[in-house]
Amino acid sequence: MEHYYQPEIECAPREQIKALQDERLVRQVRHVWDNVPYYRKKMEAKGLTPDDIKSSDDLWKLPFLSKADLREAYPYGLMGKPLKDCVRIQSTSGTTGKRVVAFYTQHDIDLWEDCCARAIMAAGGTDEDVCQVSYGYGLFTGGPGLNGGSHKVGCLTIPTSSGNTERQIMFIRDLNATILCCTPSYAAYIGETMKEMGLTPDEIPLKAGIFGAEAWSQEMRRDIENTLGIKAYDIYGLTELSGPGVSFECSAQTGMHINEDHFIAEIIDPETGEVLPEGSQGELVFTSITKEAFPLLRYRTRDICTLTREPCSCGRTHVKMTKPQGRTDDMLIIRGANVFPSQIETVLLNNGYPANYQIIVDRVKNTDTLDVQVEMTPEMFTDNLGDIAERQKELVEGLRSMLGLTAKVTLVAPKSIVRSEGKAVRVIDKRKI
Ligand code: DLL
Repeated sequence: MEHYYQPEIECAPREQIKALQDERLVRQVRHVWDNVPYYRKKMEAKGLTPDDIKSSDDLWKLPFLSKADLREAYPYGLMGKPLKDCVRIQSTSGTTGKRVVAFYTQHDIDLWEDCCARAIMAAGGTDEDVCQVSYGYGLFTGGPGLNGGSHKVGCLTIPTSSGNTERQIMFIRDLNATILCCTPSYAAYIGETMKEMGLTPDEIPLKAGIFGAEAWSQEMRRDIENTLGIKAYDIYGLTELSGPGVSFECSAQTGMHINEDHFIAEIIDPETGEVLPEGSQGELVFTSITKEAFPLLRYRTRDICTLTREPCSCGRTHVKMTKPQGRTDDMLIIRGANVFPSQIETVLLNNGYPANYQIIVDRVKNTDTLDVQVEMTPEMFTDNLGDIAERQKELVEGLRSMLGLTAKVTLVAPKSIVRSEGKAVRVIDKRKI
């Protein structure tokens, strides 16, 4: 049976959603114009006033916001409410340049937690469940977001945060956790540790997992489902728009429903900025129509995906996005070919390898090199060099047919690639260093 947190809105007729978006967008543009001088200037530069935006059909007229704008306006330049009305900040991990700092009023937090509650119920959660939140707590949005959503559903919430994997497993077993929330790479690590402890999936009470914050392939999903004996659901979001719960998977698992009463989604051509028709692959752009403190209009996520409005068997009517196929800034250009780390992962997992790998890109004598280091499973592990060479050759072939270029593959011993408790670092691009 499908569970909903707010069925009246999650399953509302399309016309009703459109009408709600129209009304909220008009109000939000006015709010931004009145309170965010940074964006008002951008509108003025395009000769726009709030009167030009009469419905969501006029959205395309508005200027984009990008990560560069967020950096320029750091820390207070995009706030829509005075600081005294804000109750929280969250922030991205920001490996390059300044971190993004997002502000929330109590109202913003409330709506964000509603979105996370929808995701938990879509994964089958109810107030009977015990939900272990093993995303990091703190500036990262994963822990606080799912924690709030879990409370709203009425689950017994175990706020373990990430790390201390054996203790995670102890809590899961002793307190009968039925839902696990963490990054997919941490879920895989928890599964691997359970296996080492001699535990089989039926000795683990978990039934569902809500995994996101980083790219993960369908193959990785199957692996996690098998080791933990659960159904694994995807959840997507970004700090700039609140955090997890911008979209989430339902029982159909054919894409993630975007919470369209809070966010309007568009797909654009990342080169030209032109809005693309439904079904095209391109960069995802979001307009938040309910956020007060950090109201971003037409924010370019850099995530590449496709939208579909085909009816969904779960009964929800909100648009679905595919798993992000990559990021415009994640895409590696190697000897002129476009390569997404997710393509490499698919080849590895399809050939029976675990999702423990590292991609090292370098430039030697003006030529790009692609080196993929892959862990063998304990069962594969051998010191027979002939066998290893044979296996490496197989992977080189697999990668060639997927990517159209030759990579160097190095098989390494089990457990030699560092495990991640949060987002995994898969790519080292030495060309930029
Ligand atoms: O990762 C929010 C989050 C927390 C989502 C927990 C899901 C679960 P940021 O740290 O700001 O926020 O990173 C946002 O992570 O633009 C995507 O590139 C990537 N991302 C998030 N969810 C997914 C997903 C959180 N399900 C960036 N699949 C986004 C692929 C994802 N990529």
